[in-house]
Amino acid sequence: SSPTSATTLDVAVVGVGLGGLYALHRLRGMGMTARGYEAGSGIGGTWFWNRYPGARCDIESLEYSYSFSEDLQNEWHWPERYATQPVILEYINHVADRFDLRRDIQLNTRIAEARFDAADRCWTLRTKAGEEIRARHVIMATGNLSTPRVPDFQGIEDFQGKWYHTGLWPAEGVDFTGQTVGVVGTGSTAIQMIPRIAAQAKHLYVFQRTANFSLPARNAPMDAATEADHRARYAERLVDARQTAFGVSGVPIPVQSALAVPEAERRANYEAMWARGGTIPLLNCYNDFLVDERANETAAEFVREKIRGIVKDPRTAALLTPNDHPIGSKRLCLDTGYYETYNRGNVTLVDVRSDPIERVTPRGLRLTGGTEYAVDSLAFATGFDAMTGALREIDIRGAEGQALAEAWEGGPLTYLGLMVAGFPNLFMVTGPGSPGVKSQMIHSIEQHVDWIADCLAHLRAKGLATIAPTEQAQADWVDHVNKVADRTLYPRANSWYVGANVPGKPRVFMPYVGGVAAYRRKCDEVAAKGYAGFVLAD
Ligand code: NA7
Repeated sequence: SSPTSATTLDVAVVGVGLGGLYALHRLRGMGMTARGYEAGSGIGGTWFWNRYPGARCDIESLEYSYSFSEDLQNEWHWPERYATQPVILEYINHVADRFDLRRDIQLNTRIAEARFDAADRCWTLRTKAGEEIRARHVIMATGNLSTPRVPDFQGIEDFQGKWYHTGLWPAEGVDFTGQTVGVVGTGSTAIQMIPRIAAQAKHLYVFQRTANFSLPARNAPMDAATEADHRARYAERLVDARQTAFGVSGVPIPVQSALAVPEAERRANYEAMWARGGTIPLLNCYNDFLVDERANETAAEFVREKIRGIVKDPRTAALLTPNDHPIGSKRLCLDTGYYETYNRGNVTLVDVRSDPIERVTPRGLRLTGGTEYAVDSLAFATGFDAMTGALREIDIRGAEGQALAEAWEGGPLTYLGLMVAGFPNLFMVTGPGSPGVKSQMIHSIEQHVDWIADCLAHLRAKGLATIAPTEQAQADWVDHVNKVADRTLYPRANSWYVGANVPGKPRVFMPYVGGVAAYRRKCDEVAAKGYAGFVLAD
């Protein structure tokens, strides 16, 4: 049942993906009234919307799981080393049922506005349909990759075939049998999807602007011994994951420079990681990939050689070989047969760096040089307005009526990626300025939600009504986030981490790349000091 306008919730949770769902569970456990508002017709967020062929998590499923309940962990069996989108969605729905969370969730409800009333210290949310919700606190669990972006090519409305964006894929799926298909983009999403479409379509054109590094997943059915071992050492693994950069256990923390070992040994190490599969093992071989260009180049060149070895046509191989960014400075992709796909007779790689897409025509795509590619369907794997898009789409107004979108015009400003100065009682899960997207997401989601829940418990225990960061603490944090990034090679890449895929977006490196261990220490220290850098008021 919907709360009446007279009811004020303790917490409104916006978005019911993995973050929002756990927030509802935690808050209920504390005896708080909380309700989740979800735009989709089902829960799951990213895993609800991204139903494109081949959609799969790039973190191993034993790691990419909630850790808050060991019973849940033990009951659930992941069928493969890397879980597919439908299985992850099933897991999320299982969690909702297992913990009876559905009664606190309202689907098909997109929040359009959120206003803080300084007089009664309360947020009023308004849905797109006009419903009003009052809540003392708001948790924005709106996701980092949840605002799909189709480039604004002219002529798209006149295209006579069908077009799709990977992040808004039809629930019933798409059958490309017998069709000529165009895929635009070669990011993580496209790299998962391309081999699958190639196997089905009559012909596939891949429109590539920038080549990406991808490593083989080596997906396989879940190995019973691995699963049993993971369960047996579960508590230990959780502690282990907290000490790492990315929040993933079972990978030794690198202590050596890539340049400190003989070439033959380094090469053998890379070969072993290539054979093992996954991105995390390779990124953790040595400790300086992401800080030292020469160290990075050793791994980059290893992967380039692999690409040249797999792809038979030398021109296609050259186009697929990335040379514009350090390996790992963009999200490293994980694939199953991606490079091999270009050896098929029905796949053509089109370079739209040298000859950019000019427009969509009724028949397909036309490049600036005049070549037209006729296709039956177009699949845009062109990414998202990442990290800030979903929050900027909601008209969020702070204590003095100021708009969040305006406050963030030059890039997002947060304290710890958790809160924004001038916006009391508004929390974010894995927001910009946190390590969220640079970590195993569920690890970071749980850490954030736990921190927020503890903070709300503190306010309740002290009889305090509001919390907001100071401008100074926020400015210092933003400065720190930038300094940490500037010590690395991350800002060198034109990635969604810097908003590069959205024309006009301010170029700011948004995630915190100091690792989840350092970040957790900082958050815990802030709380232990009575929420240092925040103003708490009654
Ligand atoms: P990404 O990683 O942002 O990739 C988007 C791709 O689309 C990328 O190859 C872009 O090329 C390409 N793109 C975007 N606009 C255009 C235009 N106008 N013309 C040609 N090509 C274009 O999104 P994904 O969905 O693959 O992955 C997002 C995250 O989801 C991923 O990192 C994982 O964490 C999961 P560009 O590189 O900008 O030249």
